[in-house]
Amino acid sequence: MKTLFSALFTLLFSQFAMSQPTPNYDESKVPDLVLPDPFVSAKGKIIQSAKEWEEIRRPEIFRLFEEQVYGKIPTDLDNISFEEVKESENPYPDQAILKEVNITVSRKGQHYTMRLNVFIPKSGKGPFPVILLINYSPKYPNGQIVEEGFWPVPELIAQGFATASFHAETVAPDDKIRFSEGIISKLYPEQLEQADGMRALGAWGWGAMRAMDYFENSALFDSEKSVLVGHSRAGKATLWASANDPRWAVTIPNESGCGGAALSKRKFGETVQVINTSFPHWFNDNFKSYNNKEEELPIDQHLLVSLIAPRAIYFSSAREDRWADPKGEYLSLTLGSRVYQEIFGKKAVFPLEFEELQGPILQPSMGYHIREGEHNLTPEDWKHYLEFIKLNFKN
Ligand code: GTR
Repeated sequence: MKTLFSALFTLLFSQFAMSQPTPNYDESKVPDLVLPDPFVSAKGKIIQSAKEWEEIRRPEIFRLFEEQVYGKIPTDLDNISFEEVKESENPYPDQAILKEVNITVSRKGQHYTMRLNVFIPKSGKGPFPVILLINYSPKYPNGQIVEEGFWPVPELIAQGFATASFHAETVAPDDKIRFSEGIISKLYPEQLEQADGMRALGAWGWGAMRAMDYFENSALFDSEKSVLVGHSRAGKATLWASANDPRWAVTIPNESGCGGAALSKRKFGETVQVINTSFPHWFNDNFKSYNNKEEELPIDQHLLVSLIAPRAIYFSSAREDRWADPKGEYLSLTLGSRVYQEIFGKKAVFPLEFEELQGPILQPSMGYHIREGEHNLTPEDWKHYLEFIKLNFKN
């Protein structure tokens, strides 16, 4: 019996090992990169001005990401309303007012309500600049409080920001079977039949856009001074949301890795095949056709950066987070910076190689840091983000 059991175990284990390719962590094995040029249109036109960028190249790149990677984020809706409810105790009653906001969206006779948690400074004079964090921690499904440092509400409030968060689960569950149980099947069921339809990352981005609708609707917030932050999978959603929605002034994907900040074609750490196998509900169906064929992708993540230009963007990495490919995150930012500089005349210069980086790089439109330690969103990360945000909002 024991032998049969161990034979079965060995078989199952080897099947698992076969289905999970060993990640590459060896820089010498990274393939030579052939990356699509931001300045050459599909028809071969050289893009030289902001007008040509906005009218020709940007829409082309946007459509490729929509079609081949993330899926559309539909924005048509019949009605949106905001209602304050009172369900939780305010954990910071001395510093902040807590607003729990139900955002209800109606489309084609269907209604769906998501929950946004907002803290507003008690002192100081509004309208307040606002920082939204997309949260997915399974430990805090009501999206209220996350571990020390991950969402440092008292600190953000003390520095004069309003800050809000919603949980992924309130829009689309982070589950390969149940992901459509939120807005996708309730409001946009036709997306499920489309190979370039919205999936979980797009749905989380949609949630951020509805939060922005709320900020714009209220005199409490200075929605032109708005920051979108997400860690890891929520960082991927942050990037795609901001590419879709120019209302975000500052975009901060923290350690967002594969399908986020990192270049896919490097195949370092997590790859397209691995991410699509573990999380088939994150990206659209077409993205699966690039499993183990990253070289065939018509885009790479530096072009996602370019879609956000000239708005401020900040990438970050952690030294031990090799799964997310820190060098690939830095490279896509620096390659994307060419659009900031050459099309929009922004000062966004990255003279250092990844290996030479000493401290954070802080420029008004673009910033980057790599810190020691593991994959997480920490007080050290927030410290740099606040400096970057203040640099952008100084007037
Ligand atoms: C990992 C996944 C990454 C990253 C991370 C996270 O399991 O492979 O792409 O998103 O989860 O969200 O923390």
